[in-house]
Amino acid sequence: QTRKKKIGLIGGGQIGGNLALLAVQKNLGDVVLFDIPAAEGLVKGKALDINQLSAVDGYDCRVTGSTDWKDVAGSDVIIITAGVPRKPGMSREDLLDINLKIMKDVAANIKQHAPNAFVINVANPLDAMVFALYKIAELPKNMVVGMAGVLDTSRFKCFVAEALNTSIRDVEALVLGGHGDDMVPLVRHSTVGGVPLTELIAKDKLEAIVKRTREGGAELVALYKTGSAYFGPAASSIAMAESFLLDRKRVLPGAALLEGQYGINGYFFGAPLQIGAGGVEKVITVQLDDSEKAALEKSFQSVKKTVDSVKL
Ligand code: A3D
Repeated sequence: QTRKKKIGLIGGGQIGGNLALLAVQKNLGDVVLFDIPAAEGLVKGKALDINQLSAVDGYDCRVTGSTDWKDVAGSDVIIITAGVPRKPGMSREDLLDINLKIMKDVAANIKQHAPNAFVINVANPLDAMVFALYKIAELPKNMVVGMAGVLDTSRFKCFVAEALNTSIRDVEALVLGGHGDDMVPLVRHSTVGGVPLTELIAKDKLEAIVKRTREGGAELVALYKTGSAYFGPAASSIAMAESFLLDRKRVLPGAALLEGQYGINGYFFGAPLQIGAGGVEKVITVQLDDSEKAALEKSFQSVKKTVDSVKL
């Protein structure tokens, strides 16, 4: 008999609440929505609200709001959104000090209470936070990943579909590198219905789409003013969790530990990953031309600078 899966959501804020809703609606498993004691009412309220909604639509999974790490124990998947989001004018790196403090607490608790979980980090600065998580929680390298590429790729696909007025279902795109403004949307590897994007959209228009993708996070921060994107990040993280829980072996971009791929060793960095029951089962290498290599190197230098400043 198979038991229901358990999903631990660390951080019950904007993304956390949407993660809980999506997990239940997709029947992925029972959810523990965890936050600090000061946010106990928030997570208990969201849990109750979602459980009442699940009665309307007949979902069988349940959400529990908790401030006790013991409730997180035994989670199959953990998604971390504990951390402060950006406000207008801030870079993701500006969040490093405050979010690193939070990550140290979260990672130590994962080590103690849920060392066998597949852990997806969403907190920013993404590539540095997932590095700290890996080091502190001492997770196997295949069981820890950063979510950014799925969202960055979705943004790119969304703008392409809009520009061509085509169904987004037929847009395939790849964004590599760090989760920063110098991420690398791979125009040459992107297609619509199998047709290369470069044959469908003029160069200047494509460049504008690449720029808007890179600055996609900031565009939302400027609109929301009090925080950053949450629907997209939640859906993107759930896609990764689902591929693990259902052993779908989807190829999704994400930040994994690179060990020589793309000439990078010992850093988490965005690449196409195969995600299945074994967690990150494969890191896929893409052949790049000189200008793509240079763009990726620039992105890596930004990530490296932040990661190298992390004091564990
Ligand atoms: P928010 O709505 O503020 O929720 C964060 C929650 O974390 C709050 O409820 C806090 O109480 C909670 N928290 C703080 N400290 C702890 C702790 N030690 N243990 C457990 N919970 C804690 O933020 P949000 O949900 O909008 O964003 C969360 C994070 O995701 C931020 O760091 C954002 O920068 C990041 N983010 C990443 C992406 C990516 O694509 C990678 C996109 C958008 C936001």
